Formats: sequence, structure tokens, C-alpha cells
Amino acid sequence: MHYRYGVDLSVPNTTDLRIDRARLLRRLADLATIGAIDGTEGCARLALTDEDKAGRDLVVAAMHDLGLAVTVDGIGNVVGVLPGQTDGPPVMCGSHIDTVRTGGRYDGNLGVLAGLEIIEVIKAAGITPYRPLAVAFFTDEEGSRFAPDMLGSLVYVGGMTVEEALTIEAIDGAVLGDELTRIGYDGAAPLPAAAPYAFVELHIEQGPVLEVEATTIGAVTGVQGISWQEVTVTGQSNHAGTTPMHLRRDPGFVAAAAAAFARELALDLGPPQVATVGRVEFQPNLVNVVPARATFTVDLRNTDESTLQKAEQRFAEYLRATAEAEGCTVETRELARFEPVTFDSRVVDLVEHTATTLGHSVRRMPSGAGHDAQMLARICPTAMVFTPSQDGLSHNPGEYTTPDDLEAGANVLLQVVLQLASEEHTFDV
Ligand code: HGY
Ligand code: MN
Ligand code: MN
Repeated sequence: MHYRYGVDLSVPNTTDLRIDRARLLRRLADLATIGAIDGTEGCARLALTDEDKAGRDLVVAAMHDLGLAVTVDGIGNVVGVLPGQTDGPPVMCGSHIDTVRTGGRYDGNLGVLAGLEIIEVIKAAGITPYRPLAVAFFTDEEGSRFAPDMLGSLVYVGGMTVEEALTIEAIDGAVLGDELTRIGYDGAAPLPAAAPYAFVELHIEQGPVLEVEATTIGAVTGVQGISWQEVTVTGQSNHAGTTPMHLRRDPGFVAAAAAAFARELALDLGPPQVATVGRVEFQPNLVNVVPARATFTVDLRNTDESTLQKAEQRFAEYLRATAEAEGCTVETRELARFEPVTFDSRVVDLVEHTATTLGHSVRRMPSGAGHDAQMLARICPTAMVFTPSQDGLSHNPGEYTTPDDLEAGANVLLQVVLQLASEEHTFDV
């Protein structure tokens, strides 16, 4: 590999710089106290709740402590910038700090807090990078309260207008714009945002691959396609005891059959196809009433767009036929639809090369989970660094990554960001 640097950094050899492991672990522990889930290491900070606000306030305070120039935009994305020797678009890292209801302390949080850590190391070493550095957290990455997921970064890159996003209604009935104002994060920074020079996201894998292969770093090549739908099946509420089976119009049965079919469909299509029915609500949801209505979500994902479309079509056909046979009607609402994304090969190569140079085992891999990086990839060279997840567990308070792996991931992020921030032109790989 040959790199041409625009300007020498102010210290002879930045490749020896390393993060402060204890300080990173402390940052993760401090943030995890906000929305802590009793008896676990996890935390719950659904987007734009009081817990999310408290988490935001903690990270913004840390950005100010680092002397970063902090901006908040109209969807609540927060960016802290460390000036460089030159102006122009920063090399950005970051992720999200909102969580699901059964969240772990690493999902998203690692990428943001490691971003703060690498900036603290760079400042302490007296380095002023050629390019500015930025660390960001994006609003509502999880999408579980306000769909779609990666909402803040989608608006950041111009994939949805902020006006449309502010009207989104939560699963609990709240309106996004009202919640953003309520927690005081309806900022003024312009949207869509100016493109960073590059974006690198450190994130836990949230799956089993790295651990099974005893590999420390994932050089993520892209993110699989995501299809989220909300399905509402309407039948007829009736007495559970007196209504013969052949006279029922039971949307609860349709929902259950559809959930079972989703599993069969994924198995039939084979990996990497996955299918999840994660949220189900019956109305009136009582033991002795055949439901009037069943509302459920279906999450389909695949690295291949045409197979994902096939999965959507087969699911829709099964749903239509099953509902018709049961005398029910169906309405579906798209909650999220993102095609598979391929990351910038130069940056992926840099992640892989940096991990190897630091002495870590590394493998290329796609991401099964959605990430803000898949949105930033629309506007700048983007890639991700994965660290292993113990037992492949995530979206579970028991989510865990060893301190060694956290440290390795953060050091790879540090060196990748430093390389990108010191180049004047693209580099020969
Ligand atoms: O749904 C996802 O993949 C991400 O956790 N938002
Ligand atoms: Mn995440
Ligand atoms: Mn997540």
C-alpha cells in the first residue's frame, strides 16, 4: 500500500497512538447508567424519550469538555467537530445512542464514545490533523419507536425531508416533532447536511460470525436490504365460547399463520434471508374475545435485492390468500424499505489493512443489522469496523463485547480516521 499525505502530522509517528481502554470502558459504563435495565448491563433509551435526552445531554457535555464545536440539526442529529489544519469537510465517525427497549450498552454507543475517545487521544498527543474530525450521533437509528430506522441519518443525507420526518407518529402515539421540541433537540443546523470527507462507523457485529471464527475485527463491506411493514388484519370480534370455528373471521389466526409462514419463507429461501414478526397487537386483546383486529410488523432482510423482493411478494401473496379464506381484510403500511448498500472499497481496504497492521485478525463481511453508515454511504466514502458480540447476542441487555475487542476496534477506528484525516488526495491502495 502507498499513501500520499498532504501534510505531515505534527508528531513523527501517529501509528503508535492507542486509545485509553479504561477511559473508554468508563464512558460506556457512565452512559449505560442512563435508562439502565435493573439487574442487567443493558439500558433502554427509546428515541426522544427522557432517557434519550439524558443520554444526549451526557454526550454533548463530553463533546464540550473536549472543546468540540457542537451543532444540532432540525431532526436532532448532533455533530461535534475538532478543527483541522485546513477547513473543508471533516472525517466523521460516530453512530447512535438511542436503543431498543431491551438494549445493550454497546449497540451504537460504542461508535459514538469511541469517537470521543479517539479525539481525546489525538488532542492529548498535540495533533492537529490535516482535515477536521467530527463525531456524530444520529437521531432514532433504531426506528423501533418512530419508523423507519436510521431516520436521523436518512434525513441528514437528504433521503427524507425534515418536514416529513417531524410528522412521523410513534407506536405510542407521540409525534416526532413534538418530542424533539419537548427534549430540546430541535436544532437549527441545516438539512440535508454537507457531505463529510468520509464516514467510518465502529459497531458491534450483533451476530455470531466473528466470535465463531475467533476473529477480532470485521471489515464491513456493506449492509443488507431491509423491508419493514405494518400489517393490519380486520375480522369480527366474537364470543370465544359460543362462536363455532367455521363462523369465525379471526384476524388473530391470520396474524399467527403469517408469522409462521414468515419463518418457513426464510428457511425456504435460505441464508442470508431472515424474517421477523416482532410486534403483535390484538384488539380488544382479551382472553374470551375472538379479536376484531390484529396489527403486526414483519421485518424481511437479504443482501440481494431481487431475493428480498421475492420474499416480499411471496409473503404478500400468502397474507392475501389466508386473510381471504378467513373472511378478513388486510391493510399494509410500509415502515422502512432500504436496498442493500455496498461500502467504499478504498475505505474497506483501509479498515482491513489497518487491522492487520495492528496485529488483529480481520475478515470482510456484510452487516445483517441496519446502521447509520448505510445512509452516509449515499453522500461520502463510508465503511464500518465490527467487533465481536459474545454469543452473537444483541438487542438484549446481555449484549457483551470483551474489553480487548472493544480496545482493538477503537484502535482500528483511531488509525483509520487518522489516515483519512491526513490525506490530501485519494490514496493508492
Ligand atoms: O434494525 C436494525 O437493524 C437496526 O438495529 N436499527
Ligand atoms: Mn446499532
Ligand atoms: Mn440496534
